[in-house]
Amino acid sequence: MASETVHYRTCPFCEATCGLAVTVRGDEVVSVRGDAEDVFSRGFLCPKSQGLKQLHEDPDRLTRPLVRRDGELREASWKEAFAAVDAGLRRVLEAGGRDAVAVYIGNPAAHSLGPMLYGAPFVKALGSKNVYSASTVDQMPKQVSAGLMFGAGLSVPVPDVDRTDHLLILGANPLVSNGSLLTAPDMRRRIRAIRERGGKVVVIDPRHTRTAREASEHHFIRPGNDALLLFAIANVLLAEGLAEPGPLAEQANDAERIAELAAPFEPDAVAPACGIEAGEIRRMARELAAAERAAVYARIGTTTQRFGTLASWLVDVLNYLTGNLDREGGAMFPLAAVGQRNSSGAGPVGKGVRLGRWTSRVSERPEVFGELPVAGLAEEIATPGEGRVRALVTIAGNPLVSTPDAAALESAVETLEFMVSADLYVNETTRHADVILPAPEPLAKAHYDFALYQLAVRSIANYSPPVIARAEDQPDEWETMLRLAAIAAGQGPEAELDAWDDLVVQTLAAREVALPGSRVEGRAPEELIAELGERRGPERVLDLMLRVGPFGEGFGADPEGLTLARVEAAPHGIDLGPMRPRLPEVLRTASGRIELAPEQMVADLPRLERELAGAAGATTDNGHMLLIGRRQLRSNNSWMHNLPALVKGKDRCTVQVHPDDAARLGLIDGRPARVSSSAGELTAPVEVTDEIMPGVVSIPHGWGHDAPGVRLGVAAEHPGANSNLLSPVEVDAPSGNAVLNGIPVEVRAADREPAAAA
Ligand SMILES: Nc1nc2c(c(=O)[nH]1)N[C@H]1C(S)=C(S)[C@@H](COP(=O)(O)OP(=O)(O)OC[C@H]3O[C@@H](n4cnc5c(=O)[nH]c(N)nc54)[C@H](O)[C@@H]3O)O[C@H]1N2
Ligand SMILES: Nc1nc2c(c(=O)[nH]1)N[C@H]1C(S)=C(S)[C@@H](COP(=O)(O)OP(=O)(O)OC[C@H]3O[C@@H](n4cnc5c(=O)[nH]c(N)nc54)[C@H](O)[C@@H]3O)O[C@H]1N2
Ligand code: SF4
Ligand SMILES: [Mo]
Repeated sequence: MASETVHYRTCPFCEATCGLAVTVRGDEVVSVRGDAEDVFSRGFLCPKSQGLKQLHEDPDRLTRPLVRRDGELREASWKEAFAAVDAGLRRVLEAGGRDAVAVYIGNPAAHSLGPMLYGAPFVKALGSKNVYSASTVDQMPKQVSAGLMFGAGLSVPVPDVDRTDHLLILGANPLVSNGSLLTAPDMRRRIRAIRERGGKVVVIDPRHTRTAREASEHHFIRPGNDALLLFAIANVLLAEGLAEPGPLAEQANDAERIAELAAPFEPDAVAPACGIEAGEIRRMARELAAAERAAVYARIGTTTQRFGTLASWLVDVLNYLTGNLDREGGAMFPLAAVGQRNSSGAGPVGKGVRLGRWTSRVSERPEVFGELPVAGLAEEIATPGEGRVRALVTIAGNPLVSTPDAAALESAVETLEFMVSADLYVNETTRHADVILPAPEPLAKAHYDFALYQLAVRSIANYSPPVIARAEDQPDEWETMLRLAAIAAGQGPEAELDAWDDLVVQTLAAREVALPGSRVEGRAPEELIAELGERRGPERVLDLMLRVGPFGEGFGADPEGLTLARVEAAPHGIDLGPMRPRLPEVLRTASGRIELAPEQMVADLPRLERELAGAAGATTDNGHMLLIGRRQLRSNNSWMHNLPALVKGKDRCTVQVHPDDAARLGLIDGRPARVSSSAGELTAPVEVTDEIMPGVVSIPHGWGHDAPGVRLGVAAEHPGANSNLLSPVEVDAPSGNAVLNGIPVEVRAADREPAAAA
């Protein structure tokens, strides 16, 4: 019998990057535990970690490609599958041009080296403007505000939770989500520690969440009104002479405009819309200002809403006004060991960000960071005319569940001429594909949390080699990406991939040596690549990036610095310390200064002012109940419901309503409710709870697994309903991000006549 071995690796399932100890015997995954020696997570883990074992064991997980024949998805060889992709894409490209093929990249791609490092060559080779991702149903507003203020889309200030005395949290539930745009495993411990050292934690959320329970104080807010609240806090700081940006003032443009912009948003004016008393808003502002070290942190409840970019901007305006931006215990800029735009080359003067370089065909929505808003994908497929999307490539995404107006997208996708999905399952989206290219399970891939370490409260480097062999013949995910690139470039299904891999590393090396201020400025790229030796694939790219990064050995510059070999030799990770002040060098704006009042933000203010003017009419009448989502500890967006450990117990896809609303609307706990919006309707069981604000309704996203043709045996037994049937196509204009929270809905008992429920 094979002996047991223990492998230490970073969990790929969320942003917390926990270190796990995975025990393996032969082909069997014996156990997954927290790695007590992990330098960052120190043994912490959550239930989703068990997904590593359960995914390994899941009989529904694909290991061989599927190709549609006679209407049926059937197993095929890799060679046949890529030939089918080549034929399908070629046909559509020849008939409709580059824009006829759309790409959608989903969330797990951000945690996987293949798509992270090799997705770009595919997108580039394809040359379509129809590039979409889960970013426009997620954090795009924050990327836009950070890009405009600080010059790079990932220059997102992260709350220094381990050193702050006062944390104001809006629209985030890190005790369940484990943190987002905030990589910090074990948020319960970190939040408790704030209170234990005498600090304060304030949560603003239409639900009394787990995080709210750990906080010193919680306020319900009517969904969608965070920008108003944040502006009112700024208004108080400025009116009462509490704004003290200190030395930051010398680095910022347009500081004087903030007072003028905030003037209309007095606490008394915003209180009715927010549902928070003016006196409470004033107290919140004074306490924020009085705290020695404070940070404002906001997440998905504030980005997937109508005023997502304004709210994201105002968070950092407050961090600035209180002097907490870039200060220990405030909101700081992380320094990652690899891949960070704002640490490559030299700041503070940079190119800034340019948005809206092109627009979508049908609704003319502006491009953001190279992509278009996914809320517009359905109309790009459905609307005839030149440039119409006729083929779709999905990579680690489930847009038919995750993106708005799900029914419309489904109808559109059914009309496509060709579709290919790189995925693990036949699910709600991939069941429509003509070819499915299965990615290896996470344990069979190398891992380095490239993206999320750029948002971490400590600088961490941690590499995990594969633990389990891939299925026979199965290419690694990066090889599949390059294969798609070669096909998109017209080289056919059997091109030589080594040349593509070389091109990826050469491009990166060439960019690095050409960067003024780079540690290898002016060197010969071939010389650097030669030093990387025998490695190929993501490891070679990582090694290059680590070496040229801020902690790297710099190809001879610092013999003590990082290389991949050094990181590999530290299976529990390398801790390079807490965040440190980085202004002004972190900036990449054209002015070399913080842009406090970017034009795009000012231009969006009339919309917010109109909201304020209409606020007196705020109503919670049925039909104007406001729908929000919620995350659950044992879910990961839409795709881990086929793992028995994560779905056992009571069905969780319920419609939460406040007892007062339940009484008013005749809704009974456990009985079905019909929820309808301008986009559609669904039925799900009622859960009556005073955790939710009166007038608000919550349904978790990521459910609805009962579609025909889905091959998810376990999930189909707990299907739930797809909450995005209710999300209309509505976007936050500056970012194109979908509005997924604060949707007006009507709720009725589904098991009785409407008259009886009125
Ligand atoms: N109403 C509402 N909608 C939401 C949200 C919300 O809060 N409310 N949240 C939004 C957010 S924040 C996000 S990030 C999106 C997520 O949106 P998506 O990324 O579209 O959806 P996921 O559910 O993450 O689906 C991931 C897909 O990747 C596959 N997969 C998993 N691992 C791998 C892998 O390693 N390789 C490959 N190739 N495939 C893999 C899974 O089988 C699944 O099909 O949903 C958004 N939608
Ligand atoms: N267990 C688990 N963990 C996850 C995920 C998962 O699906 N399950 N998904 C991962 C992903 S992709 C992401 S992006 C992160 C997201 O991480 P978080 O942003 O922490 O996500 P949520 O837990 O959805 O918390 C959002 C909160 O916003 C509140 N909210 C809704 N509307 C409003 C509003 O208008 N204003 C305010 N102030 N609050 C509002 C909701 O009630 C909710 O409590 O989580 C990640 N981690
Ligand atoms: S918190 Fe996130 S990274 Fe940590 S074990 Fe859970 S899913 Fe994995
Ligand atoms: Mo997300």
